[in-house]
Amino acid sequence: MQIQPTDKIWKNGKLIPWKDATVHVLTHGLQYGTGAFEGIRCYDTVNGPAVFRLKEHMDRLASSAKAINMKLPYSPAELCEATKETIRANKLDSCYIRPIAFYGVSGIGVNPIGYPVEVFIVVFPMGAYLGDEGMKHGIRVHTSSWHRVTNGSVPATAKICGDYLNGALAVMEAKLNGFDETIMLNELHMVAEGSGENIFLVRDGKILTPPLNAGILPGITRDSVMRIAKDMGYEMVEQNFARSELYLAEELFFTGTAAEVTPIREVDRRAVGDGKPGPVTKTLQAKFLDIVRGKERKYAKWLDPVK
Ligand code: PPE
Repeated sequence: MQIQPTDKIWKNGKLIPWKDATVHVLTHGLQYGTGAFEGIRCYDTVNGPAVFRLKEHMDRLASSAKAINMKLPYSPAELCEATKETIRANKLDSCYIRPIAFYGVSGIGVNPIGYPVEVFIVVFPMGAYLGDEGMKHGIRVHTSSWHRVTNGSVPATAKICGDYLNGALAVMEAKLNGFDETIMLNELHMVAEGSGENIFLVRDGKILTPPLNAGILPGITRDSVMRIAKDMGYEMVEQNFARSELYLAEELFFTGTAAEVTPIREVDRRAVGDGKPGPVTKTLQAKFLDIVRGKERKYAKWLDPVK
């Protein structure tokens, strides 16, 4: 996905020009993937620009940092303020927000303890991650031959830079085979998630999503959609399911900050339901898109005004 550059990037407490936001080649986070990051969206709501669940995202950044023994030089509250300042400085009404914290340059060697920690916040416009067509008609996915990183090898619930090699391999395989996205299984052959999305399955009037110990990122959109579904009276269960259960699904959809709620219309060349986004997916997608645009007062606490 192409990025349209903006004016300013926040670096360690200061706004600097976009083109100056570079790093040294010996950055530990680049050499070994020792960083943590977030993906957040700011929406142009009925009450002006507002960031969706900003605090929860910055809290997750802090817990991802903790998982790799990294002490963030800024509190989540300071990073929330810095995010809003950066959006204002770039005069954006809606955007994607990419905070990243990583071990910087000191020496060489795998151990980063004692290395400086660098923090950047980048904001830029973003449309539908899996395309407008995908949002409307659903996407085509396959099951990856790469398993999701396991709980025994990395902190699988943290959003760590190095872990994304796993997702990159899986999504490249999907794209090279003509699919839009990938579904990864975990070490127990249960469904985990996509390369940048959590997954939901609808069957017999119930909505299922894998539990946090399935080797998934605790998605903030996942949490939002689970709460919305329960509030709407759906039976919502965190439960493992196998690859073959994907083929029994009446509906499947992905959730994520970038992907929002994206229907899946085909899995492993088999139609999901009748091959069109189903009623539960469409209802939850519409509700979610109304909520993020500030049209539902009940969920106003999820929106943090930028101005
Ligand atoms: N699983 C993974 C592996 C993941 O990367 C994301 C976010 C999610 C689930 C959904 O989490 P949440 O955004 O909190 O609902 N993926 C980001 C996109 C990755 C990319 O850089 O591209 C995102 O949606 O911002």
